[in-house]
Amino acid sequence: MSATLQVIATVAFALAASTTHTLAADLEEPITLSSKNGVLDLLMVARAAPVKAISLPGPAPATQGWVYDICPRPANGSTVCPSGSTAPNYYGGTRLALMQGDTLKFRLVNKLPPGADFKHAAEPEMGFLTMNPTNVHTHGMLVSPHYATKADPTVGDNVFVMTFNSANGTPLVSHHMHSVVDTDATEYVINIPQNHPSGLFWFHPHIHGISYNQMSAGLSGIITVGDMADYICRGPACTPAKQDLNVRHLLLKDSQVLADGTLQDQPDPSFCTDGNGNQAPLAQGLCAGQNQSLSPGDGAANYAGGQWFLTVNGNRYPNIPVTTAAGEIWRITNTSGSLSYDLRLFNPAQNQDMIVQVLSLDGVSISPTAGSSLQDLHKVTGGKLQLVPCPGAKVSNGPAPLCTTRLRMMPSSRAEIWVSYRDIHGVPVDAPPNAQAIFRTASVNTGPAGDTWPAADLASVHFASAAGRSSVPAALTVHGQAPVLTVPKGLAADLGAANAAVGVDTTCKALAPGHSRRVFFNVPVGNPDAFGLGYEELDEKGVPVPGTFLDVAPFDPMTPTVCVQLGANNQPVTERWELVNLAGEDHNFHIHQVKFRVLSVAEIDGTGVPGKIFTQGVLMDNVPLLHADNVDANNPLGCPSVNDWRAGRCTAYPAVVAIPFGIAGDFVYHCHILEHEDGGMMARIRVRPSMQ
Ligand SMILES: [Cu+2]
Repeated sequence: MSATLQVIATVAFALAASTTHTLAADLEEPITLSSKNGVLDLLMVARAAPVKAISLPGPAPATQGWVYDICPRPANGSTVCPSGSTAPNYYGGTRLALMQGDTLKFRLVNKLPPGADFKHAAEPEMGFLTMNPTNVHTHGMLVSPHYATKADPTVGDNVFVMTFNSANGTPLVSHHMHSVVDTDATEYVINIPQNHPSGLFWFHPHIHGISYNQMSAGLSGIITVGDMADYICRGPACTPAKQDLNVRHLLLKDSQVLADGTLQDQPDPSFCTDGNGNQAPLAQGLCAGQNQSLSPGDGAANYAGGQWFLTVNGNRYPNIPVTTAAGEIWRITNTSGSLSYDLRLFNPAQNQDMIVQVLSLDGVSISPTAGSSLQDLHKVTGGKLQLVPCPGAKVSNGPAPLCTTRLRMMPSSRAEIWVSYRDIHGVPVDAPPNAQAIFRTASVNTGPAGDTWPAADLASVHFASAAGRSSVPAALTVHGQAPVLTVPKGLAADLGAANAAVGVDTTCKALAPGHSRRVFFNVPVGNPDAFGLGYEELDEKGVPVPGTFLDVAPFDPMTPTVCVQLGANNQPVTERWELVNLAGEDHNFHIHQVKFRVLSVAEIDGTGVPGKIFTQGVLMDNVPLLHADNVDANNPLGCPSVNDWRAGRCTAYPAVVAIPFGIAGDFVYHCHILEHEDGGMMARIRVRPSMQ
C-alpha cells in the first residue's frame, strides 16, 4: 500500500455523536441511515406529527408539523415504520448517507392530512392540491429522472409523479396534474453514478403549487454522498487534524405557528413585520408574529401571539459545544421554503463576526485556480460569498484557501465550512476560557418588490479550551472536485442505459454552434399575482433568433420550453444560458439533473452587460439573480416587461452560466424561492439522447 493510500484508508472523521455527554440543549445530529453493500432500501412515510421545536409555550398540545418518518424497509411489507426504529425528532430531518455507485431505493407513502389553507388550491383546476399529494426530489443530485415502465415500475428523481393519500379522496385527472398519479405509495430507485461528487445534497417534495406549504411544514432531509476525506484534508499538513475533526450536519428549517398553536400552512413572508413595516426584535430561534393591521378591520393578518420558528435540526436555539482541538466541519443546508439566510458567527467578546473557512458550495468542494483573486471568486459564486484571505494560512504554490465572515444562502443553498476558534485577527488559536459565539442570521432584503427575511439567533456556540491546538493547521486543504466535473463524461457513461431508454425525439434539435439561450424572470404582464419565466434563443452575435421569443408566463406543465439533444454517443453537451431577472426582487435560479458554472455576473462589474468570462471550476445548482432597477428609482417593479428592458427603461444584471447537460429525461428549472415556484416561476425542459 502506498503512503497516499494509507492516509486515505485511515481517515476517520469523528462523528458528532462522540464520547462527550450530550446535554438536552445540545444540538442533535440528524437521524442517519447509511447504505450497506451498495444499497439503501427504505420506507419513507410523509405524515403529520407533533413537533416540540415548533410548539408555543404553555399547556396547549404540541403543534402538528409534517415529517418524513424514515426507516429501513420492513421485511413484512408494512407501510408503517416500526416504533422504536427511528428517533423521535423526525422534524429535524433524516440524513441518507450514500456512496458513489450506490442504489437508493425507497417506498414513499403519503399519509399527509388534507391541506387546510393552500393558496393555489383555490385556482382553476388546482383544487386537487387540497388532497395534499406529494413526491420526492433529490436536490443537486446528478441522477436519472426516469419514469416507471412495464419492465421497471420504479421512478427516479422525477417531479412529474404525484403520490396521493387515498384517505383524502380520489383526484379527477386534470391538465394541471401533468403527472403520473399514484395512490398511497410510489417506489423510487435512484442510482448514484460512480464519479458523482462527494458532498452535501438534500431531498424535499416538489409538487407545483404546494412545494412552499409542504416544506414549511417540515418535509425535508439531507443526503450525503461519499466521504469527506475525498475532498478535505488530503495533504500531509492536514493529517494531524483529521482524527480530531468533528463533523456536524445543520439543517436550517423554519415554520410559522399561529397564536392558537396551529401551523400556518400557507406561510406569510411578512409574518414578523407589523403594519408600519417594523420587524420583530431579534430573538433566539424564532421571531414573534406581528399584527400587520394598521387599524382594526383593514384586512391585513394579525399574527400577534404566533411565532415563526427558525430551527437547527429541529432544535430551537441549541448549544453547539466545540470540544475538539481541530474544531468542526459544519455542513449547512438551507431547507427553507423561501427564507434567505445571511449567516454569521458573532463573537461577543471580540465584537465581530468570526472568520470561517469555506470548503464546499452546493455539494461540490471548491478550490480555486492558483492565482485567482478573491474578487473573481466572489463573482463565480454569484455573490454568495464575501471572501477574505484566511489569516495565518501560508500559501505556497497551491491554490489559496477561501475564508469568509458571512454566508448568504438563498433557499436550497448548501455550504460546508470549517469552524475553529480564532483570535481577533482571525488566526486559529486555542480558545480562552468560556469562549462563546452566536450562530445567527442577519435580516435579508431581496429588493424593492421583494421580502425582508427575519434576523434571528440560531444557536449558541461554546468553544472548549483545548491543548494541542498547535498541531492544527491554519486552514484545511481542499481538493476541488469541480474541474473533473466540468466535462462529466464519466457521469454520462454511468447513465448510458438510463439515457438510451428515454428514446430519441426528432423534434429536439441541438443548438446551432455559437447559439445560446436566454431566460427571463419576472411577474407576467397583466397577471400581477403570478410569477413566470420567459425565453428566447440567441445567435452567435447575441441577437435574438426570430420566432423563438416566449414572453414571461406562468409554468405550463405540459409543454417543454427547451429541448436539448445530447452530443454524439450521448456525450454531455454544454450550453450557455443567460439568466435575466427583470423583476424588482431577487430570485434564485435552480435546475434539476445538472450543475452549472457561473461564467459572469454583470452586477458585480456594475456595467449592466456580461463582464469577464471565467473558466474556473465552481459548480453550483442554485445562483442568486439580483433584481433589476428601473430608471425611475422610485419604481419598485424593476422592468415591468421585456419590452421595457429592450427599450432601456431599466437595468437588469444578468448572470451567464455554462450548463453541461448529460442526463436525459424531462425535468424543470425554476426559482427556488418556493413561493415563486408555486406561483409559476418554473419551466419544463426536455433532454433527449443523441440521434447520431
Ligand atoms: Cu424567485
